[in-house]
Amino acid sequence: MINHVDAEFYKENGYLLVKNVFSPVEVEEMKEAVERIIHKAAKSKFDSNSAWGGDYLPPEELKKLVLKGFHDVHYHEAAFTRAIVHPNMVEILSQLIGPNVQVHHSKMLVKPPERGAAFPMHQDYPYFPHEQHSMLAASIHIDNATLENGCIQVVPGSHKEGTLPHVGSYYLDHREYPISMGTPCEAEAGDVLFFNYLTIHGSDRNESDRPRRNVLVQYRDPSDPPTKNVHVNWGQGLMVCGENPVYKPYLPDQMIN
Ligand SMILES: O=C(O)CCC(=O)C(=O)O
Repeated sequence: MINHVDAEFYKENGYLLVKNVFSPVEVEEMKEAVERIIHKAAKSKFDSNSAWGGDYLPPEELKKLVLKGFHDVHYHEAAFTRAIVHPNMVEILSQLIGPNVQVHHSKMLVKPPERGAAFPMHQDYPYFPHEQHSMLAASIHIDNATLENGCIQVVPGSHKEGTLPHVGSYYLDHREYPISMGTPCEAEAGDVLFFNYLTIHGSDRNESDRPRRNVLVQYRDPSDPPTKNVHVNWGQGLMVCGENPVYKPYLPDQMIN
């Protein structure tokens, strides 16, 4: 799926878009699974709007925006378990992270047509800091994503800036880091965008008449320990390839070595 030039591109730029990781049949399966989760959540007491708050948009604009964001999707639909350990994913991850790869968590991010929420620019690091920064996101595209429906935008090479101060609810000051500074990563359904958790990224509103559905999986090297006992959740710890070199019981309250 990728070669050493692609792996070098990721190392230098902090991101890599890989085309056709999933077939149209696999995408269709995930699309149906996403819709079932939305439907089931709507009937439960756990439904919510996960659109980010903050001061990056006027409050009256923010109020209108919607994001269906649910965590640990592979505990709800087997299509995502298959996607997370898909042979194409394993092949790519083992070149970007190393021979040993572990899941940290998964989530779906659905921006509905016309009122899909934006993500202000941020690094993922503050949400789940680790010692060696091996963590990366793999954003699986379920729909074609363009600037119009709020594709992900990245700042190439920004992972080399290290950890940056985030404000409020964990995003970068929008005056210094507007979404428009990003390189739009337009992609087709079935493509996967990989980016390191230090790479500055975000995405704009979906003002189109199409949804923008992505499933994002965070992966890490199992020898890269968390530095804070945060963002510990259900879906964590599954080995995707290789081995976990350290043997210890895997308990949520003992995540830090
Ligand atoms: O899917 C997107 O547009 C961005 C997601 C994101 O930045 C995140 O979940 O940290």
